[in-house]
Amino acid sequence: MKTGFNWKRKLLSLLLLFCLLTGLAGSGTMAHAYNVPDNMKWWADDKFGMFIHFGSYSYFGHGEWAMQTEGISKETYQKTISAKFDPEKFDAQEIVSYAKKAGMKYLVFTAKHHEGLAMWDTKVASFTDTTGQKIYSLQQYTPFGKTNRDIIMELKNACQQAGIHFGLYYSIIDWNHSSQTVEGDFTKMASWEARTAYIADMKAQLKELVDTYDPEIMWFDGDWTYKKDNPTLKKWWTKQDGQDLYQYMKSLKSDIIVNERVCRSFGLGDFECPEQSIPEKALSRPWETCQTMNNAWGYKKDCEKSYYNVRYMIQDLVEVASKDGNYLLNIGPKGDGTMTAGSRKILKGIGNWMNRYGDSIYGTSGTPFAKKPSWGRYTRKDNVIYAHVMKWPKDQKLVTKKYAGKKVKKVYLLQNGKKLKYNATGKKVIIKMPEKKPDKADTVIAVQYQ
Ligand code: FHN
Repeated sequence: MKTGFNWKRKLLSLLLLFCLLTGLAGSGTMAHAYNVPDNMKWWADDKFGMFIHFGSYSYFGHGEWAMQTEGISKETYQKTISAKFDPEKFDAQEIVSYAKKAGMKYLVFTAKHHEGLAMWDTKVASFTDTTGQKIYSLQQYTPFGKTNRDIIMELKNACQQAGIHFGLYYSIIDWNHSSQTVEGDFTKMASWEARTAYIADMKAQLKELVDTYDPEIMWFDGDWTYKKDNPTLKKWWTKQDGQDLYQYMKSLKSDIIVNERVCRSFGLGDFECPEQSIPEKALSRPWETCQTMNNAWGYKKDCEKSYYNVRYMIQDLVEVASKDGNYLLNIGPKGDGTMTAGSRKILKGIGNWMNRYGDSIYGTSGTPFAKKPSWGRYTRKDNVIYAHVMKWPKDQKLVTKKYAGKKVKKVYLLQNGKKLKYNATGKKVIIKMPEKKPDKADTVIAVQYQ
């Protein structure tokens, strides 16, 4: 009967939708809260990356905004800071080894921050110092040039050997370029011609970066004083410029992943990037939050005593994963290229936790439940719900939400597979917990369904 056939088909598609939304679909990886394009599947599953802010500001040690916050002129900044920058102790192998041990699966390095110093041997002629005689780059402008080293290539190769995905950061504003001058938290363009020429030269630099280093991610920044349209010389970057930039990057490398900061707040790019904050709920498209360890992106001497503790960093990572987000955690190496003691300590601590519990982060999607439990967070993968227990129940009874209509197969401590007794009712799985919590920051219990 035609109508019967339609009716059954409709019911089946509704049932499938319900299963997908409530995570009942077969044993395949649970759907993310959003659609993940093919080129981002590795990114959405890997979840955890290292951000590296490194430039001549690292030598100055006042953070990457020092030129602007301390009102340093282009000439003074170039001659007294960039001209002294000589990171001979930069050790890509060591940095990548720390990233790997911390459980980080991708890395984003500042190829050019707002200061405008190119960290690679750029040949784009307009990127000079104020004399116009020297290319303003690590190789051509600083004493490091004598080494003939390419630290971006060193990082790229170390990442390749370690199986870590490689990405680059690029600032749209450029405090030292002749086209613009620092104007508040943005820059003012010298003229319309200068704007046109700069955007073309910026794209030439981006082509150099893609052709030379083949990054999987291009992380833009310095776009925030934008206008939707009708640019002025003070607000010279527009939504259209962002759309053009995105298309340009895709023309250079079709599967490159580009963040929304080609021009933020218009839903452009491949993922949202809140910064040092975690949205209340999972966003409706791929997202990543970036975070510092001590409220400093570029090395800042004064922040070396204010690192968060490892427990806070682990719980921050879990909070992000419980909302199906990615976590890009920053290090700011010192001017000589070495890692700070504080960053090494945090990376080691996170790595110890990820060694035991990485399964509850990698390849997971966010909690399937509407409400956050008082004792911690949930993540999920295939037929397993991970209960991230941060507050240990005093009565040794952990009350967790149950997947409606699914049968619990087993409950166990993720770090050693030790089975735990439980009582599964219609809406709850009540778990008998060990007396002492194995992990102060977060002990993960796996609830496996059939
Ligand atoms: O101005 C930059 C800042 O220096 C840093 O690079 C952060 C990291 O995402 N982004 C901008 C501030 O939002």
